[in-house]
Amino acid sequence: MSDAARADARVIGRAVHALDEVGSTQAEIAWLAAEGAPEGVVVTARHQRAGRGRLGRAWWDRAGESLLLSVLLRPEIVPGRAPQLSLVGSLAVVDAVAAETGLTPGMRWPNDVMVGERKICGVLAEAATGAGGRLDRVVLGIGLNVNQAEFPPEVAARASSLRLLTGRVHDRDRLLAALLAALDARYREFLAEGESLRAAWRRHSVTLGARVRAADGREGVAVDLDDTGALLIRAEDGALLRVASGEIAGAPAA
Ligand code: BT5
Repeated sequence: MSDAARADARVIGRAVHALDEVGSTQAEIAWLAAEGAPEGVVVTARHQRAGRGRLGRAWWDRAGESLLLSVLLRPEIVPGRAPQLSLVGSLAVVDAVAAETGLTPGMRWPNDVMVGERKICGVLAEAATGAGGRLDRVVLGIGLNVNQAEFPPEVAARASSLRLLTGRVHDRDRLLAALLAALDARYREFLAEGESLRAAWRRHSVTLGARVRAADGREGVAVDLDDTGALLIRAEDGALLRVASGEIAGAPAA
């Protein structure tokens, strides 16, 4: 395939709206979606006044230091597969950051990208269903810490940036281009439902092999991801537990 044909075939990032300051890029995409915007539209911002994480948590940024973006996806899938898109997003971040910086980030299930013990990126997949419970869209949001030299006290102990980790300032436009290309490739893999995506999740997961505690208090060692992206945990009594989405925490050592 020629480069031109490949660019034409591309879904994610065909249109990119680069905004300055917004409440949340997730809300900007929801408005575009309501106006009938096609799949693959991207909104970026230099700053979010109300950047959000999961469960009502906040996502912090200072203007011009982060990559803040949301992507409109309209996959023809059952709603139950939608949470896998946060794994698709974090894997694309791992791909792009590794290629552009030489760092080796890991994925902490279900939606964080880590370097060592520190979070450099959070991913948020918000699904909206329409008539008859059909999946209408998924808005995939990504916040990546790029050029921060410091963080506010509420996140300082657990966050890092590409700049802090590599000792150099990074070109945000170049990173964005790499990230959108990686997202496009990983999204295609997701739609094709091959085993390659699951193998990549396993390879880059820092959660597998760790002792974890699910939100409902169940504890054990994370042993695998199933084909839906759910985490499989081996409990003390040998039972295999499945955690479809939500929270896990490091469990105290036995
Ligand atoms: C996430 O939530 O990690 C998903 C964050 C998604 C942000 C993007 S930015 C573009 C798009 N537009 C939005 O409004 N959101 C998306 P969660 O797993 O709930 O983690 C949130 C927690 O991460 C917070 O409670 C803090 O502890 C921590 N945190 C907040 N800001 C951070 C930062 N810049 N770096 C590292 N950790 C941070």
